[in-house]
Amino acid sequence: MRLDVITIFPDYLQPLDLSLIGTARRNGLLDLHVHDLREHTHDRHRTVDDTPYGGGAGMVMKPEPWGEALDQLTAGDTVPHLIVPGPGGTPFTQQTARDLAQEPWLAFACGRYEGIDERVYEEAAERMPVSVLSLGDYVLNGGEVAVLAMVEAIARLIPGVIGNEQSLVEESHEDGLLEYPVYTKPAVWRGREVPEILLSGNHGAIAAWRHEQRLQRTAARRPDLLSD
Ligand code: 6GU
Repeated sequence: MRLDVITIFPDYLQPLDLSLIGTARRNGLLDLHVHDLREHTHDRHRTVDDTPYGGGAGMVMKPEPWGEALDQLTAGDTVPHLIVPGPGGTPFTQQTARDLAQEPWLAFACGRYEGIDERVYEEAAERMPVSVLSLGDYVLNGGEVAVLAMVEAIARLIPGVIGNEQSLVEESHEDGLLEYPVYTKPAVWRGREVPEILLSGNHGAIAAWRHEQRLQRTAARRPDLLSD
């Protein structure tokens, strides 16, 4: 999969050099390019923002640098699916990650300040698929941290990125329930015992216990997941 990230803070994406994602890049499973939006400014101050028409607080990202940056990505025969992270987007879920993991090419546009001039979205949508996606109901200062989360959630679903593919099967959100609690050695720690059933060797009983734990945990922490 090819991934492009456009940002005014390229250094923010450095964690993508690390761990499983970094290894996947070195193995050629991920072809990641980070671009500095300011490369597409032409004034001495490399200006990317300006005051909002109509007034109001904060600054808005100017359309021209974004237009140029996106032109560069659409110059060839194929175009990326453009993802714009933002608190006003559609919720990014495990299903979103599964869908996006099927795409050959994703580009992420990181907004800052109060957002990007709306015409950038309109014009981009005439040339490529565009999705505005939110991580949740809270506000981050910019899209960069959201891109780190989204890229990790997507990339780990690509075959070969995670060593043990079985670990993708039994995890939270894979089938609409949260994960069961897990334990490892020692069998007693600070006076606390591992649930006896896990030491029983009875795999059927263990599976039933784990399923019940998932239901209880989901009801306690995420009742919204059970109600539909
Ligand atoms: Cl995807 N971006 C920003 N800037 N803030 C957010 C978010 C995304 N998701 C929740 N808050």
